[in-house]
Amino acid sequence: MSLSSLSRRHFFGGAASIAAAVTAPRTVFAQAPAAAPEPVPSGPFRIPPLTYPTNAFEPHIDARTMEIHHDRHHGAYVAALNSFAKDHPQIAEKPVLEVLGDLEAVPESIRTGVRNNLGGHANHTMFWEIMGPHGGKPEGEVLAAIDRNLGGLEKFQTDFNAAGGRQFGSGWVFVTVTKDGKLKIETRPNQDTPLMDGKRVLFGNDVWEHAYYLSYQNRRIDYLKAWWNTVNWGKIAQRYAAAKAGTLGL
Ligand code: MN3
Repeated sequence: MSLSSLSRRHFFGGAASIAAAVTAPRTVFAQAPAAAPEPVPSGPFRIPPLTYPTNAFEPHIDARTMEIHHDRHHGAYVAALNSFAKDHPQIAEKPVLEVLGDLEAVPESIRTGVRNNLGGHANHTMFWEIMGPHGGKPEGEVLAAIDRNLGGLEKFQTDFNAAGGRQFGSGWVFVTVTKDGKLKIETRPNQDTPLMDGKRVLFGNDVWEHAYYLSYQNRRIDYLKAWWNTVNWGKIAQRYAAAKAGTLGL
């Protein structure tokens, strides 16, 4: 086959394709499925971007669950906060820890909304941060605190899973940390957080069905067990040091 016949064939093929596209009835395009528009929250509150790909935790957490959870669920909390901030800009001006630590100071008309959505924003910001691929194992001071306060790693993980499994309906299971480094397992319903009681959260797991339902359906306990494969213990060690220094944030 000569070069010129190849070129000519490509030329005619290309021209035919263009002609087909130009003369194609409009209905062909109209029938193409339109992508659902993503909510674009605008305002002072932002969703923190993930520092790992959404498929980083497969098979323990599937990519689709990560996408929906981060972009849509967390996105909805952020969008709600931005709508509150339009009329009540003070909720964005004060530090999140301060607002959550004193919900009585929030205007009553938005108090429940701030509790749910700022709680959700804080919980998920922590959640994305303390997960990561190749998360290693607890060691050093964190492991010593787990041994001292929580009966050792195996008992701690069993107790944490059981507490998450017992949380009726939606909520979270946390490990709180005091300024002198003492650890405790605590649960909260909905998007409540120990931050609302002036405590600090070392880390926690989301036991809302949206965190696991696509892969695990009603098997929450299987999700709780598998979730340990996604935990970034290096990040938790940093948070533990920050808690003892009095600088731990969300
Ligand atoms: Mn969630």
